[in-house]
Amino acid sequence: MANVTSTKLEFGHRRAVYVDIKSQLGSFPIPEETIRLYEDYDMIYRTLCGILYNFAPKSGHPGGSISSGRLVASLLFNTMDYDFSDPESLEADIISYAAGHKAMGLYAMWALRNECARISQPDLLPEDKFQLRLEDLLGFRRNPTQETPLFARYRAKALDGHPTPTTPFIKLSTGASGVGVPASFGLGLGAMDLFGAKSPMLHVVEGEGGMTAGRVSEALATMATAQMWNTRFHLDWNQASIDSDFVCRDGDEPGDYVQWDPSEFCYLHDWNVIFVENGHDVHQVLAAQEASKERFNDQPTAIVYRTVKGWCYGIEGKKSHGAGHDFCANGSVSTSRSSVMSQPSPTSRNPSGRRSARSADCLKTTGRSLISSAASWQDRRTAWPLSIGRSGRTRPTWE
Ligand SMILES: Cc1ncc(C[n+]2csc(CCOP(=O)(O)OP(=O)(O)O)c2C)c(N)n1
Ligand SMILES: [Mg+2]
Repeated sequence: MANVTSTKLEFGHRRAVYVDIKSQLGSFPIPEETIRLYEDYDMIYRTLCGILYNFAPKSGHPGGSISSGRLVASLLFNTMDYDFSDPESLEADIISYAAGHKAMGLYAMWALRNECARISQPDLLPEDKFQLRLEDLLGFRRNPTQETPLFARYRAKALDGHPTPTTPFIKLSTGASGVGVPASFGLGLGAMDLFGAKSPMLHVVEGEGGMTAGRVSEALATMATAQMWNTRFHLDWNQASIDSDFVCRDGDEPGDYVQWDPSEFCYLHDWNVIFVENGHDVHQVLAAQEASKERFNDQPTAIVYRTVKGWCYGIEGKKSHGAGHDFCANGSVSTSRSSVMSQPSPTSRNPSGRRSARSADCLKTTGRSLISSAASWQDRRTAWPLSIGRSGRTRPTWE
């Protein structure tokens, strides 16, 4: 540029605010025991995802299901206000997986939650048809005509490859990229229309790849302009899609799909943004969701969690999108021996300068761990942070 001087273009005035939760952690002291329980729960959840991949067999999306585990567990056990016994309740907070391909995760999470309730507070359970039981996971990617003996013996529910309202707590079908976000936001508009100032909250789960479709931009603009304060957009930013490990621009590195990062994109549209530098750090995740309960203003709020696709699964990034380990294969057994504690932050850079989608071997997800952890739940009944109730708002478990 010989004859012109460039200047920096800043965002103009926004009503929205931006918060980096890492700088606010001191305001959210969370007991170690609570954090450990969420970590144990996530280990079992990841194991279930690994097993489900082999049920169909070798079908489903382990990578994005696993990377969203901690943010969804925190939603279900701490943040959302709903009646576990009444999945049909209109007053309840809503969760919608715009990222419909994470269905394997959704089913594993719902079944695990059901199991927690069965072990610790069975009177919470609604009638069978409203439960998603562990046994129902036998129906993953099956249809009702399935004739295998266990499917028949346990009367397993057929669970579609993408979520549908036949699954308890699910309000709409999702799957095609770009469709889930606007359709899910419609649930927020409906809730606001029906309940006004007393609207339940809408929680939408999406990945950065799913955000790149044009209609997502229109939907974000609409929600901010209409000041839909009841909406929370949970972004599992693992930076990997089906065919790229560098979807968005990240720092100085251009993206393969788009040149924004999810925080900028949401803030551009006048959404409040809470950035979670490590979406696998339970403290950061719980703190961010706790902070999001405050109504900063009338704008909707996005929580952007930096994660690793296939975290602790032994296969990472785009390779874990729709592929995984064979059942009991060498890869799965060897990676299961290392510890989750060696996991670096998702934002740490690799030598090439690009943020790494790789990590140390850290899989701790063996069937043996699953069984022993499940058994130890029995002893932990009183300590388990299961704050789902029959009515009333869920309370932070560290209060
Ligand atoms: C219209 C459309 N095109 C292609 C696909 C195939 N597809 C499934 S998931 C996905 C990308 C998902 O990436 P991301 O949103 O980042 O999810 P995550 O990394 O969390 O799995 C694509 C392209 C689709 N579901 N819909
Ligand atoms: Mg992704």
